[in-house]
Amino acid sequence: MKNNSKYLALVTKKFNEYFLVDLKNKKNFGKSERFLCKVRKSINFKDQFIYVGDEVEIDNIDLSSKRALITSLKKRKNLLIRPSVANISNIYLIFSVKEPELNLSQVNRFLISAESMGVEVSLVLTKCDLISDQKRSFLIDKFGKWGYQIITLNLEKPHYLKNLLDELKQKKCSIFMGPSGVGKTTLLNKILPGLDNNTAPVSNKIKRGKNTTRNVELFSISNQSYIVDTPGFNMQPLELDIRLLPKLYPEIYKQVIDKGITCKFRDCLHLNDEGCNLNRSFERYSFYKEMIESSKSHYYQNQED
Ligand SMILES: Nc1nc2c(ncn2[C@@H]2O[C@H](COP(=O)(O)OP(=O)(O)OP(=O)(O)O)[C@@H](O)[C@H]2O)c(=O)[nH]1
Ligand SMILES: [Mg+2]
Ligand SMILES: [Zn+2]
Repeated sequence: MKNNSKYLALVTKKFNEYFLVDLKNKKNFGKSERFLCKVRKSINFKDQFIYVGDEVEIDNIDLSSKRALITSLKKRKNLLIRPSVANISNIYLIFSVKEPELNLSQVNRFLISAESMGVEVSLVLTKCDLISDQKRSFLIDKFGKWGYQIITLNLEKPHYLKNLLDELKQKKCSIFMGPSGVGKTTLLNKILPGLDNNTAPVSNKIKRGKNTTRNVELFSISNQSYIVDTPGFNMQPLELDIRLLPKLYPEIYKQVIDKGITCKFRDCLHLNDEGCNLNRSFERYSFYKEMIESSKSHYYQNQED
């Protein structure tokens, strides 16, 4: 039986030229709400790719084989480049306190990259069963000073999860990002107990994750809330427009917004004493300076183009 009406759907997984999509309005076909699609051949998206998180229109729905064709792509709100995911509302950066070891410079790079997306960013620390309560408090305090109210998790204390779950249900589409082996998929499996996606212990030899998750995939946790699990990776040094950087550090932009700090020069990068009124005695200032230095060459190159 074929149905030739158009329906709005959400891309949940992508492999080669195929897309798995979920109908946005689940009441349309009772239980049949997931379809395997290709893009209609006659459609030219002007070299636009379709990503997980995209809203598309499908037709030519075949209920028996659960196949359909994608006929158009809706305008997207944003697109994360690595990994490629569209229409994200929240980024959850996930790190373990041990196994693999917490690397502050790595956390900083992920934070800056996430902040540059212009969506809400949250920081989650997993495996808190492997450290003392004292160390945990120390980390909560440290990241508080970085401007983040962190969420700490511990497999042995599942009740820690409740607040996070309530929070995620308020968000439209949250993405879990972070290095391999930190427990992103473990967390998702706890949130969706029937799911049972593959997880794996970190390697004894290299003390790193084994890249267990291979694909970006979007999961529904309630009617209007989704979570995207992603393969772990290490964030390489970023090349950003240096004028943007002060806007990506809460320690800096909060001084400007909350305390009304202004410097003599409008585009002050807060590097020199002359006319700079920013309080620079915050922990991440050295990371900030390093980032400006490494982005400078990129910036001046672009100016010459
Ligand atoms: N001790 C402890 N181990 C945990 C915790 N959470 C996850 N793990 C373990 O960490 C290992 C890696 O977990 P995964 O969920 O596969 O990690 P991942 O972030 O999805 O890794 P990739 O898919 O490779 O990116 C597994 O052996 C988990 O059992 C925790 O709270 N405490
Ligand atoms: Mg995983
Ligand atoms: Zn300044």
